[in-house]
Amino acid sequence: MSAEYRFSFGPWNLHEGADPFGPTVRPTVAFAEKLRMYKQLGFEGVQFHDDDAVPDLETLSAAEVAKKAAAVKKMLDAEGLVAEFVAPRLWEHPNGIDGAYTANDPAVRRWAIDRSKRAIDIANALDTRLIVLWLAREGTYIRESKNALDSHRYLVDALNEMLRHDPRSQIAIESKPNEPMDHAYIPTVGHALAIAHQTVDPDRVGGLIETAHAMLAGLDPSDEMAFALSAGKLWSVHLNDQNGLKFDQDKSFGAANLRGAFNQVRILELAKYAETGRFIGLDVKAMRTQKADVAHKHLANSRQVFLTLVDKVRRFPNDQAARLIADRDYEALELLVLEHLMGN
Ligand code: XUL
Ligand code: MN
Repeated sequence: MSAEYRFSFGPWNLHEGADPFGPTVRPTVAFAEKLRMYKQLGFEGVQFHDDDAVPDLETLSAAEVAKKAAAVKKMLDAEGLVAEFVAPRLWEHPNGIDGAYTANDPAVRRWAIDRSKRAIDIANALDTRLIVLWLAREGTYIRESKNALDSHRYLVDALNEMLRHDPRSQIAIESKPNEPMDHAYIPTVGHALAIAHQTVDPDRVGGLIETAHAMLAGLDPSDEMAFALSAGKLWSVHLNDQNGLKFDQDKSFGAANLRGAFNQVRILELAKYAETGRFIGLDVKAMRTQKADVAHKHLANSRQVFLTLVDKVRRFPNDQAARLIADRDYEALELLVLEHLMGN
């Protein structure tokens, strides 16, 4: 029997339904209540932004942050949960309006690195080594507003300072090509792994691949995953779905493109990802039209679709497929895949 998959999500995936054009439509679920829901929904890993774990951390001393993080660790223990990663949330603070690590203002770059070190300290208090960097505003709306050569050097500088801050931490860069920026500096996992190799410790910098982000870059998410997996650098995933090139939709896994979802699961199976002990993270949003009392179903449903697709991958008629590949009968292979997905 192969290893079991472990599932995670972030507290932001249970949310009030605000979008850029309208306010919240559901009441806030308290953090403690969210933690109680994890196990019921089939999840054991919690993904954190630094301020999900320690709200208002900017106004607290280092000792106060440590105390609050220790209290959260106790809450996790009480629920039988573990922290998967901590991600510094640099994009909501007024300092980060023009980017954080790549801001033109050196004082802002200093702030961003210092806050990231605090995020690493929080991760340690929560007993996880993994730091995720979604580089939200590290890019431009107007190309001439930054020197992109400097920006890439600043990114390497920031990574190096984080790596030196704690020699045990690992940094997974979550690439995304756009939104909120017109163009982001690290649009694909290839960029993430290339920048990893410019740091003082490339072995400790890897990637987190989100389905929707890969699709927004016009790429196949399963091939992005294969690229990172082949380098031993896929350290988490944000599975979800995306219906074409529009805003980042974070739809339930498989909801728009079931075959694409099948291929992501297939590549994770081929790479024996479950055996690495890394998490299958879901970064899915409930539809804004979903009623409050059922606004958690997108999580359990995405996990269920993943597990059903694991079963589909394991029961795929590989021998038959191999014969068709040898025969170069790709139309027959196509039909074999489609019939298998349709349950025949
Ligand atoms: C943004 C995104 C974020 C990160 C965590 O598109 O995916 O939710 O995953 O900050
Ligand atoms: Mn994500």
